Amino acid sequence: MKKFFDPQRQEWEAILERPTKTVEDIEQVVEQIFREVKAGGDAAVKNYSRIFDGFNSDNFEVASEEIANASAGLSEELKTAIGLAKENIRKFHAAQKTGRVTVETVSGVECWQEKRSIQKVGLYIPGGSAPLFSTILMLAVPAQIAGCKEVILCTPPAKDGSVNPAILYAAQVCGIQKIYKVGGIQAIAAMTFGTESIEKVYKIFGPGNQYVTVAKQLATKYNVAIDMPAGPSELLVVADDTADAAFVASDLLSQAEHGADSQVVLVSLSKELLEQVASEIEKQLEELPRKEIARAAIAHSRFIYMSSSEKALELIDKYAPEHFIICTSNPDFFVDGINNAGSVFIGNYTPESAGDYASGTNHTLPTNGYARQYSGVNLDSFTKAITFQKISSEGIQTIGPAIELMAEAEGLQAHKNAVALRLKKLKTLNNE
Ligand code: HSO
Ligand code: ZN
Repeated sequence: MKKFFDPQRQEWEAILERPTKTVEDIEQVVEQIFREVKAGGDAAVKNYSRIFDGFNSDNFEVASEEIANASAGLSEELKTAIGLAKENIRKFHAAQKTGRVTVETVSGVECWQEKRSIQKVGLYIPGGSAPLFSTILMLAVPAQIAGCKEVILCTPPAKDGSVNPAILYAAQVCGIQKIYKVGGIQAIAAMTFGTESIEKVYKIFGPGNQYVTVAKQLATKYNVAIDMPAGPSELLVVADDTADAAFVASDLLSQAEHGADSQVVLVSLSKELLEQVASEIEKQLEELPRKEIARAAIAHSRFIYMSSSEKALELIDKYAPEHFIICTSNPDFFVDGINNAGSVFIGNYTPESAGDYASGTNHTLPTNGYARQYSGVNLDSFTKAITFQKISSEGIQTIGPAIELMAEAEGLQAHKNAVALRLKKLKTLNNE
């Protein structure tokens, strides 16, 4: 870890810098695969599944017996835990529903706005060393509440064509209609263009490696929306003497074990606590099965001592962390003052893991500084707002002259005529 003690403002940017990846060579591969999947459909998907996943089959769809077997293979305790998490996520996201907003802006001009679901959505869940089935709950539960008509899921299979049973179980309990054993770029391309067996979708959600991230970005060029631009996961903890060093270390390590590129930052208002957390990390690290990954992330973590809460907040806001944990005696100062963060965790008994799994909030959050302008996934991510208006003859007479003048000033005569014809008609009717 790198330690800094009350760094000057001009040093902050360099200290908080995130790694920038060059994606040019990846882009060429992604574009090539997109072209092939667009032209060749299932055959191209099959070819790349064989090359990248060692899976050679014409049939990508997971059969219902596979799903039934997956459920039988999970412990009752795990299923109950998944049930609890799902219920909390459901409660929190269902509460985000917003009804129709209606305003009569002037007499006879009625305007309203209503949310309607995105009809077809595709979820992507990576495989790899830690298949994150919890992400299915975070995406499929709000999709279901929003009323998305079609929800499909792509996930890479093992060489023998198997998919992690917890992924299949979570997908099933969330009511996902179709699960495809397709991963990586070819999965994103298939959901972008549609193939003989995989339906085209309107929006793609979910995490992935660099290839998937670049593929999702390319999908947006074909009118497919994506949840958000993704980068390595991040956690920033602000702590003072009231924090428990072991708890703080465990939180930092929980983020570190995600990947060697995880971004881990401690902002400490106490020099003593900073050193205690550093030594706790060494202790706890040794016991972790994923210690090599966590150690690599901790190696580039930043431990920053700040002499005042005001300066600490300014620095944190500038960084815009994906996850922000507050373990200080003055949590409200940070809660009220923060402008840029994906999700905030308050107090010694609120680990990031709670939000990762079961408290109810969503764990799909903006990274890489995007917390400055993006929200995490929420119910609205699966809807769009439609506006409606209904204008009476009285209403058009009130706002019509303003429209005519503005259209004229913009040089748009047809726009003006659309109002003028109606006003003229109303005038003759009124004179009859
Ligand atoms: N912290 C991850 C989400 C996750 N953690 C899933 C465990 N499982 C990114 O926010
Ligand atoms: Zn996590």
